[in-house]
Amino acid sequence: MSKRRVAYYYDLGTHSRTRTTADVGAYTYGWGHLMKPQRMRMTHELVSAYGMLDKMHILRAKRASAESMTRFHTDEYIHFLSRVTPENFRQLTFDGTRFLIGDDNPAFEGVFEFCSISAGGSLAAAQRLASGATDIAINWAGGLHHAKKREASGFCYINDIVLAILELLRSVPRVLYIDIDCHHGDGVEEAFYTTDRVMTCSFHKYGEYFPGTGTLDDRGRGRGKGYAVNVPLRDGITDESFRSVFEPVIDKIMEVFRPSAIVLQCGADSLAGDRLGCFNLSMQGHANCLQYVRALNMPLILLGGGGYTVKNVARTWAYETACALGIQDDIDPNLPWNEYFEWFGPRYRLEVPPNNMDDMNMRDGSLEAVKTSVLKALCELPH
Ligand code: ZLV
Ligand code: CA
Ligand code: ZN
Repeated sequence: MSKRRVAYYYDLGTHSRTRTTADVGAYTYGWGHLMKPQRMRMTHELVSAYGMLDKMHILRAKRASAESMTRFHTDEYIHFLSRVTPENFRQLTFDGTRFLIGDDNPAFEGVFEFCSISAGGSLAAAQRLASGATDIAINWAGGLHHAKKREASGFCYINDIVLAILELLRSVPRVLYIDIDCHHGDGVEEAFYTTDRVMTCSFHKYGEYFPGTGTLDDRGRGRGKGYAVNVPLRDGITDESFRSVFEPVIDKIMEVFRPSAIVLQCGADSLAGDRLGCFNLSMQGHANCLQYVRALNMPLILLGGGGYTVKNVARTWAYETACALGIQDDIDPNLPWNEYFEWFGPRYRLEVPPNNMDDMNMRDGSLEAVKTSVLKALCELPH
């Protein structure tokens, strides 16, 4: 089956008599911050310029309410987040607990609205998938995997992924979460660390790198023992190396866990040339993960995440939207004209080429050792 029903969530903002809000791409974390929501607008422009909007259901999700966020986060944190502004941040923080820590997570203008768009998209995606109305649901504004129950972390305030998985668990027995962002998916792992109904599997750079968690030996606790899977990697991983560990690990997970739905976090900071990441994946190598997972023929949610070289994020998520639709072979490698055309020079092509950095994973058999260890642990699960 190559064609799937795809639901694509994008928030264009609201324009009513009483209230106007910006589209999701208009929010900014502040001058100089690496996280740029504008990449969602650029992705959407490319998706639109390629004529993909006619091929899927384009939906604007209801904004997530404060109450729906408390299915995972604490009331105190959500109360704080719904009130904080750049102006009152110092006062609120001084009066209460510190919820936003350090410069990673600024109290930017509209931060709560931004979070409710991101989380609203992932919640709606989960609901639509669970209802059977779609095969694949996409929310590039989601995937904010570091957010914790009672605090923001690593540019993430609300964990839309945890909220979406909790929503899926209302109607399905088991959910598989796969995370190909260059950083460890710690917030999602922590949320489901003690349950066997969610398997979390993160591929990430490990070693002197944020957030510092996700070793081979972190495998879950109690009933959840064995249901957290970590694949710690070194700098410079190539398409070929990544594939050589991704595919066998996913195969084994499918065999031993038999999920009823899959959530794939497509963080784009694992691409070559990312401003924060340190991997060497091409657009094709990154998209191969999606294509591999899509071919498993399970209800699937695709989410965004990191990605700091914005033109490459837009290229990749637009291409991955085409992969979701199964039309990637019909896509013109020369970019169509669009609002951001000049950003894509000098080649103006739909590509993210790898570079010539060393693949440290190929030194002293480290990748092979990681793969063997992960597969061995999975084989030990009851199945
Ligand atoms: O892509 O930061 O290393 C999903 C995601 O996974 C840190 N943060 C924290 C821990 C203490 N530090 C440093 C705080 C510095 C704040 C400013 C930067 C400023 C300029 C350039 C780079 C950074 C930076 N911050 C690089 N790495 C960090 C990480 C957070 C990474 C989040 C990844 C998020 C969306
Ligand atoms: Ca990851
Ligand atoms: Zn990341």
